[in-house]
Amino acid sequence: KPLVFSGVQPTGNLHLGNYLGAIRKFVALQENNDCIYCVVDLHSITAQLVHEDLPGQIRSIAAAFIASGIDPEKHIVFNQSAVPQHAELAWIFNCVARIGWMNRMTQFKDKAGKDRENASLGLLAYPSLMAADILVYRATHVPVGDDQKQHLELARDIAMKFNLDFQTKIRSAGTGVDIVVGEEPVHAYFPMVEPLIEGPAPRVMSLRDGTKKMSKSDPSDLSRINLMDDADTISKKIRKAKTDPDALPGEVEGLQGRPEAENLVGIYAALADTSKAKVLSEFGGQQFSTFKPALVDLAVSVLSPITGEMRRLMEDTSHIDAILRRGGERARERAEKTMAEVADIIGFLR
Ligand code: AQP
Repeated sequence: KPLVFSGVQPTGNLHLGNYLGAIRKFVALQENNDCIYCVVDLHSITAQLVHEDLPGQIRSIAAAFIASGIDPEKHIVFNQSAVPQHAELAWIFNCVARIGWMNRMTQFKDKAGKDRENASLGLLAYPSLMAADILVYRATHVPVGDDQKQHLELARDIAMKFNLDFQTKIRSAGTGVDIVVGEEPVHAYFPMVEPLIEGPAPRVMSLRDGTKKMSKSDPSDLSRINLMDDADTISKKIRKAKTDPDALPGEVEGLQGRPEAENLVGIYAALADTSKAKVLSEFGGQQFSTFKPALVDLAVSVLSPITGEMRRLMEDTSHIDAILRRGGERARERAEKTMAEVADIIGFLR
């Protein structure tokens, strides 16, 4: 079975972008894959070191996973800091990756802002830790939102450079496989990861500005739908969402140049598990005054059972804590095996 890995940072309230770009895909992938889903707490201290309630945030992401339908018995759910091998492999990848690669990352530029010299070293090295998260399990498929595409390309570059730098040693250790990348045959220890980004809403945009990503850090709460929002709040936010004065088009091409319309149609399609074309075949020619109430009903019907279950799980956290503990043990077993092999390839004595 293909091995899937992905993570979510415990940095605030989850929103519809996190759900549609990531968690909903995590749930769907369980059927035919071996999945590892991680609350990436080590990542959460890169932009902001001190969090008011980090344990609560970690538990609430795990609760969102479980409430959305992830099965922690069949798959693995854990928090990153419980498996020290993530940080250990990240250190090695810090020595594989080049500073120039990191400096080019748009997320680093966005989050560091103008005062780049004052950003944490961890924020610069973020993609190296992300590559380690995935490759410490030698996972091959990574469901993420479109904003993470560049980081996954970097994970491939890191894996490739490691494989090329240690070709002879990987061969003599007997732990690699022959793969072909482009035209080039490589004896690889680390696989080339594939991002899973497709779907009708790979990048959910702000409800206030269709050119900006829906994000936890947007100062306007009206810009996003939070997973913990109640039905009235969801309804208010969708009713207030920015739109243009035209009716919905009958065809997808008609959404071009209408970012807010495209965003709402994409959200509808993703929530209904269908395509934008199908949504437009139903709503084409209708005004937003008709479409928005239908979107409210759909969003509430999908999200409210998840919100209710998350609330229930957070009432007594012992269940979530037990899931994370057990998941951490299972993940650590796998990660230890990789790190023993990596140490052998590099030449560290154990
Ligand atoms: N707007 C989005 N549309 C689609 N997918 C998204 N993701 C995030 N925003 C969108 C995906 O959610 C997963 C977890 O993301 P994260 O934990 O790294 O959180 P984030 O990207 O830092 O979330 P925000 O809201 O964007 O936070 P800030 O405001 O801090 O930048 C990832 O798979 C991500 O692609």
